Amino acid sequence: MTEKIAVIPGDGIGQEVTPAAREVLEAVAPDFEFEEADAGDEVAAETGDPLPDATRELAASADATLFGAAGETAADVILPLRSAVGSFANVRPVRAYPGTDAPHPETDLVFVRENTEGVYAGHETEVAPGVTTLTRVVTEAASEEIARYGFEYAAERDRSVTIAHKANVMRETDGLFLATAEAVAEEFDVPADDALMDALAMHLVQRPEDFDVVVCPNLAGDVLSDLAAGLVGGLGLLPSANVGRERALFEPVHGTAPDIAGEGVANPTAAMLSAALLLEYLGHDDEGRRVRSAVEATLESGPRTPDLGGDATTRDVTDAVLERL
Ligand code: GGG
Repeated sequence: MTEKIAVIPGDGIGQEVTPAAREVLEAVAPDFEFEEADAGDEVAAETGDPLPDATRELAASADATLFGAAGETAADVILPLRSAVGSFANVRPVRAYPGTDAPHPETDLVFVRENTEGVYAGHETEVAPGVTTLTRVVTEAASEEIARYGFEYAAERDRSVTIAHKANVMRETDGLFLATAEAVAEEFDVPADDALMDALAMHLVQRPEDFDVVVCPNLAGDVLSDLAAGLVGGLGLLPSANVGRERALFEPVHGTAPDIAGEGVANPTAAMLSAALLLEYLGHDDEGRRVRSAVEATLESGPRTPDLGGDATTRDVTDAVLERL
């Protein structure tokens, strides 16, 4: 059966790493039909609309979407795209790979981030000149859904769960998030604890090996996963899956990297590992494993891009991965 894959490179290095990940998908050749669409700062400058209806509709109808990176228009691009695919969970695995000089090679954890609400719900306003407000939305339904997804994910892999929150300060919102996640924990035979997200940030840096699956509210997941990227050698290595019930969107955790965009030296690893997650989501487990192995072997033996201390280009790394495949 042909599966439709939407490809939305977005801005900056998204334009460089997304085609590399698409080449990898084409090389392992399940019966994919690709359709490409625009979104982001450039299309906003040209048309006034960062997310054309056709792009949103493509993501909403495709079996899976491969996304690159969003820049200044992130709130108008990636948040509605996640909503278009019905995503409730943003899954961000963080692993140290051989050959990357990871500061913490023992790191092997996964952030399961709530993907629909919190401070990213879009209720932000200027109430008067010099005075702005943001409404943080936390519902029992979304908290239960993300907690259940996190505990199921951990149970399938025989891992533990840490519930991240700041319920001592955000008593209502994170109080509800924590109480709901703790109630879900009761249903599972999975070791579980909770952690204040600020203390958790320190513990992640000191002993990342203590953590398996971290279930967290939206903003906490965004921030803590970038922090964890620093444990394993940088943002160029972290893939993510925005999981929905019927479809999903896959993207590197990194943004547009304007400092190197256009130079052809962006690390395509995160985008390629996102492609591996896409394959697995669609049930192509063998192909996903093959992509992961080829990417890991390339990280170990090179060539490597400058973020990992090498001098290879995106093209060099892509060719090396394709050769291994
Ligand atoms: N590919 C990741 C990306 O475009 N990141 C830009 C960004 O600001 N994302 C916000 C988020 O992940 O919620």
